[in-house]
Amino acid sequence: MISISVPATPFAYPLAVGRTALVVIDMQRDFVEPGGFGASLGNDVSLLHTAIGPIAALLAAWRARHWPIVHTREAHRGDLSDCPPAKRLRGSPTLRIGDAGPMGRLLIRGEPGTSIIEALAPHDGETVVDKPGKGMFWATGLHEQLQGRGVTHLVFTGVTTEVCVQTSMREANDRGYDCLLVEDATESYFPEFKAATLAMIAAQGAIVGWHAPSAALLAALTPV
Ligand code: C5J
Repeated sequence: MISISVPATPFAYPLAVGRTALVVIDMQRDFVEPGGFGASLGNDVSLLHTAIGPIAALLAAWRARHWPIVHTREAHRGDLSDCPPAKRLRGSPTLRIGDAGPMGRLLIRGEPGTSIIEALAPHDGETVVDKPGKGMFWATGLHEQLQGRGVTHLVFTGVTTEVCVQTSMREANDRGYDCLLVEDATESYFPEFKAATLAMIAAQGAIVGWHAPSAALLAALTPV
């Protein structure tokens, strides 16, 4: 396996060439645009927008190298059979998962709100996963797909840092993937939660994984 050493915290990340998938978590309208699930919970969605440019740059780098790309969407079946009542009953009492909002039914597959934002729209051949949980491996079959493609390393981007991104990264770590979280390609509605997540994943000798800015990652890649 050929690997590239990426300057990272707490030490260099060994990116496996061709075996490292770029993961873009939940860059869907429901979290990033007004009128969606994120806004229904009282959040300022504009706080997430700074991640869009760095994610686009990473997507371009992965596409140029024909390396694997995974996009996720937090989305439930229309009949809510994959949405536990305990999940649905939390959040805004006036606009719950499955209720009709300005962008269609909230967090429901196929509704306008669950589509990935235009700037980061998946290309043909890229994996798109609808996940009913916060983590990308729960009830998705994604681990088997990645194993089938020989993926051993995951580079994480997307929103929100401490919820779906961190949950997915922890699930991935437990399944044996080496994981890097890209600092400026992830965002939270709560800057302090983002900072805490970065600190805790890399603590104790990269107990969950590494983090690095996108510039360090992009600079380390061999030109194509
Ligand atoms: C949340 C997510 N925050 N994609 N989902 O509920 O992080």
